[in-house]
Amino acid sequence: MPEGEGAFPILALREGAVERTGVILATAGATVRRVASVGDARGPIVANALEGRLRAVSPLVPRPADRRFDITLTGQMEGYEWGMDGAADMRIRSGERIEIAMRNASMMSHPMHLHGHHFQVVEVNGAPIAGAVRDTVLVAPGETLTIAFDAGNLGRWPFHCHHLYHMAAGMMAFIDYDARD
Ligand SMILES: [Cu+2]
Repeated sequence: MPEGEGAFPILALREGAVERTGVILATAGATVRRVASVGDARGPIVANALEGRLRAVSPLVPRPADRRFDITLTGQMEGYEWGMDGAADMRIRSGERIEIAMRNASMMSHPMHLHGHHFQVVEVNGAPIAGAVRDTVLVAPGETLTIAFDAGNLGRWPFHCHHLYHMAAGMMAFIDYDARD
C-alpha cells in the first residue's frame, strides 16, 4: 500500500477488451468512489512477451542440456481434447540438466506446472534468456517457451496443464527418474 490515506483500486482487466472488475483497498475514513466497470483502453493480450522480460535473481549455472524433450501442446474446443505430443516417455537421471521445449499449437494459453522441481525459463519465442525461476509457466497460443532444471529429486513427477479441465482431458504427463539411479 502507498503511504498515507486513500483508496486504491486493484483492477483486473479483461484480456483484449474494456471491461474490468476488482476491489478497492481503502484506509479508515477514506472516500471510496465508484469505479466504472468499463475502462478507456482494452486490457493487454496475455502472451509470452512479459515472461521474456523477466530475469532470474538466482539463475541456473549455464551449461548444455544433457537431455531435451520437445513437446507440442495440442487441442481444440471442438471435441474438447487436449494433449502433450512428445511427452509420453520422459525419462531422466539424477544430475542431468534437463530442457523441455514447448510449442503451443492450440488456441488457448496453458499454465504448465511441474511437480517436485523449480525450473528456469531459458527461451521465449526463440530468444535465449536467463528467465524467471518458477514451478508453473504460462505458454501462450502459437508461441514457444523452453524451461530447464537440474534433475535431483528422485520420483515420478506430474507435468501438466494447470487448467484442471485440460489436464483431465489429456494434458497430463510424467517425468520419471530412471530406476537405475
Ligand atoms: Cu491447458
